[in-house]
Amino acid sequence: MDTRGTGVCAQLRSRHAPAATIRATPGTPVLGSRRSAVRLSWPPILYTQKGDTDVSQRTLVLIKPDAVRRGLVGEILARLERKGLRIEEMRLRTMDADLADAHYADHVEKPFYPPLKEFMLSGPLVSLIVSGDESIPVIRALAGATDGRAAAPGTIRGDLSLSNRENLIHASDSEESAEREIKLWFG
Ligand code: FUP
Repeated sequence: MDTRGTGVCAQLRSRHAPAATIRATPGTPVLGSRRSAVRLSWPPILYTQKGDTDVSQRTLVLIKPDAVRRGLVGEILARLERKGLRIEEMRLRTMDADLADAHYADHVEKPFYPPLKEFMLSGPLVSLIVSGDESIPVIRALAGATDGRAAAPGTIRGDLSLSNRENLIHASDSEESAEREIKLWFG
């Protein structure tokens, strides 16, 4: 009798390299025997959208303290997820003054910066790394114009904010900013 079986596990075992070359990290689900372990992606990718150009970008998103206070974190995450974007990292944290100055390096000299800083330090926010096809311009479009009063209906700010400061979401505006901001927030 052939003991290798014919199910999915057996097919995976036969298609992958032996366990000696594949190391499972602790806590990662592993399929197969010790001799032929196959590492699964975790969390499982149930659905990802492939864009036309397939220019996958990673970007930094902040769901700001006003959104946390107003109970809008789920609403904003849902809009990103429904678009087909992928949440790679997510943390709830309170910004400190040094991080605020570094994050808003382009704005620290501007008159609106002191109240902006006070607002950004006023409570916990959610920082995220989000990826997807052209995610940088896509999330900027989902966020809408800076001033919630002027932002187009259908956008996060246009639907949910009435403010030029308390505008719920930050999203990196270029590949260079995304790289810099991801390093600042996630090291
Ligand atoms: P955005 O790229 O749309 O997030 O906006 P900016 O980079 O121009 O500004 C960064 C943040 O500064 C805004 F999200 C809100 C704040 N801001 C003010 O508080 N007052 C202003 O006049 C302009 C911006």
